[in-house]
Amino acid sequence: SESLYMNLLKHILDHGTRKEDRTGTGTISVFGYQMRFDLNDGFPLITTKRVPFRLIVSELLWFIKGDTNIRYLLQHNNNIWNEWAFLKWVESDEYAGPDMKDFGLRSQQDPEFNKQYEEQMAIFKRNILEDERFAERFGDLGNVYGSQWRHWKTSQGETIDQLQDVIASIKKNPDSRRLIVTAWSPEDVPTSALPPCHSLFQFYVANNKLSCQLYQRSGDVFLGIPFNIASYALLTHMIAHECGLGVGDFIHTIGDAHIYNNHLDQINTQLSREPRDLPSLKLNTSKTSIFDFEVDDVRLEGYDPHPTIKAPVAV
Ligand code: THF
Repeated sequence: SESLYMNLLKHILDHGTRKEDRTGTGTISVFGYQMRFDLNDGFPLITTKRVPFRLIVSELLWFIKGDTNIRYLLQHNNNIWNEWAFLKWVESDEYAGPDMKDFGLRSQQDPEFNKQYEEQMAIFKRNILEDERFAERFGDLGNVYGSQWRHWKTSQGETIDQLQDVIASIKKNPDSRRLIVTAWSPEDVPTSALPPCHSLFQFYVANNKLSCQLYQRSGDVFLGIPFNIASYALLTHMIAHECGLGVGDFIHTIGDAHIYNNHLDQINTQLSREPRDLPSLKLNTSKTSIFDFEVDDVRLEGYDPHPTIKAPVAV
């Protein structure tokens, strides 16, 4: 339940080490942490702040489709991956606007710059939505989850559909100890803008229940982790449904679990709040394959969170 997440926040504040990071923001961090959510206790969406579930659904369906272009996300009003595509555009020779170097940090520190950044981001989004060539050139994030899960490239020039394969294996051989999907490719790491944070996940079937464990190498505990918990919980429910199984546990194992320095006030607000009852998940059970699901096939019932807490995302 939610106390697992609240304990993680407290654990990092009490035992974390100050650590610099890639983004220049600075963090408090611990190494190695595990939470076990029994999915039968309710759907693990954080209630001590409002978490935009519709963004989690469209992001997960985007991965499941094998799509890596942010165009689909923008068509669903989902902006969580924009910065990484925007970066490719402003670093390209096609970009003619004002200098956007270090836009992540500068947009938070310099209001004048932030205005320019927001103007350029609005142009970028409009181009992605309206211009197919532009979307093909700058909307594609390349080797991210959709591609790794559905079109893993082999050294022989073939592709492996890991997600399809793992579902087939769960059905055929539920006792298997190889029910794994990996996103981590050592070959791609040097050229990737953002090597996969959720690196590997494994399924496990016992007593007709499907469990899932995620190894996440790096976790932004305030913004990312609530998304990641709900996303893998949803994936587990969807695959269990397709395989005719109940749900078991979602086990979340994190490597570098960190709180960004500019999220500390938000965390203290959140820790002062009392967790509420968890919502429950309603899937459109007339869909039998996870590959057929659309955003309207996924609903939550009884989600009554505390208000939104805003925070800047580190790029
Ligand atoms: N990079 C960083 N620094 N943090 C992350 O969480 C993160 N992700 C993905 C890739 N890189 C990351 C992207 N996922 C939000 C949530 C998840 C993200 C990115 C951003 C976010 O800003 N959420 C806001 C709401 C945003 C909105 O309403 O548009 C929130 O309040 O939850 C880890 O997977």
